[in-house]
Amino acid sequence: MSSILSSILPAPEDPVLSLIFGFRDDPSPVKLNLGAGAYRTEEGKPLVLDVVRRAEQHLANDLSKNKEYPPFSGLPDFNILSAKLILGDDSLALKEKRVVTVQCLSGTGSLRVGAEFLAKHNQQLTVFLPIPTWENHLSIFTMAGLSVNHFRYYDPKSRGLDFKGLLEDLGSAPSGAIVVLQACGHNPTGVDPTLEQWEHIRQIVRSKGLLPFFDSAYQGFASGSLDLDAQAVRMFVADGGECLIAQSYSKNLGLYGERIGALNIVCESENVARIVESQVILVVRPMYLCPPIHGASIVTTILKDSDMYKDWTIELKGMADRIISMRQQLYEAIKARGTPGDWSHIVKHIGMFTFTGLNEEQVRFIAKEYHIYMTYDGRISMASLSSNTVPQLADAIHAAVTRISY
Ligand code: PGU
Repeated sequence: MSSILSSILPAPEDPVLSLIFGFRDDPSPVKLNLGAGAYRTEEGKPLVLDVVRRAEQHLANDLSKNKEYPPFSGLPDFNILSAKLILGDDSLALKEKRVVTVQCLSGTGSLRVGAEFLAKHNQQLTVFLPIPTWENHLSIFTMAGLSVNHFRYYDPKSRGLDFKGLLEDLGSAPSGAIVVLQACGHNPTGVDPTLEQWEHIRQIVRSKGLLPFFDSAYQGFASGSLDLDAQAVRMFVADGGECLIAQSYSKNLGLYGERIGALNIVCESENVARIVESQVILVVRPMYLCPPIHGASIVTTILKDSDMYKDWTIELKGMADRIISMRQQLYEAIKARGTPGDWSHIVKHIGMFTFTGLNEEQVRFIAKEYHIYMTYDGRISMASLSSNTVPQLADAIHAAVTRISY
């Protein structure tokens, strides 16, 4: 019998996976993984928020809850509360019922459902991604059938925003094209536009008739405030124009494995929103029928209860502050070693990640000699560092920079 499966070629080596395997197979007791975008405590352990434990206990004790299928678009309360979280309680778009919210499989699932929807219904099939961006964006949009283009975002020289390049590239994008913008805590660079720069971006996006698709994976994680981190999104929604927003609760509620998030589509009228919703459901149903209910129930329990919500904001601020303090500690430690170069970008960057500026050779050297693993583009997760591991990383960076030239 001829085999179909044995003729399949292996997938090309995935740099993220090779990093994970490298870490896994390293027998060193001091090995450190700064590659994954997941929060760790000072003790290097994954964190389940207290408020999440409480919500889960509450749900377990509530015998009125069942395990029926939810609607295709997810739990209605979850959707309303999620939309309010990102758009603000007083959002005009919400009051005017112009927002369609669909519970999805976290940020990735929300991006994918949005991409599939746009591939089916947007006239212009080109999507513009920042250079660089979270690497999965490319696959998500390509696999949905959109054609990917890029706009300049990061300037390696200043280790900041290439604002001029960004405006030029968006200024020459074709009308109707989709533009992916990360709402805050840009992955992988840690570089966000200022509010003033966002306003310029908004103007160019609107004047060129582009469709903004926000990826909001880090709300509250960047500044420590849910409202401050939603400012860019709210600025676009306030002008009355259309946009899409993919929301994730992986990082800000530590619900990585629950796969819980939402896709919001802001429309120009209630009537359009109703039609859009009917079409989004046609994307969802053949893919996975309806989303899972556990994560959505946890989020809903927390967002509904003012005490739990307040406790969440305190725990969230605690995580964001710890990350900010890791930036300061790492910067001081590198400075104390007299490492050549300007390392101030470590404290200027925002959110979970920093683009160190280390090249692939230096990254490989650090993994081999210091057992510290980061992605080959030199991105480190600040959330995986602790006061104990900062000196180890500072030593490694110092050695890499002084022994291997840029
Ligand atoms: N958008 C951005 C910008 C992200 O960084 C991530 C996760 C997501 C969306 C999707 O996360 P959800 O859990 O689906 O909500 N970035 C992590 C994921 C790890 C990976 O394998 O890529 C990261 O470390 O970059």
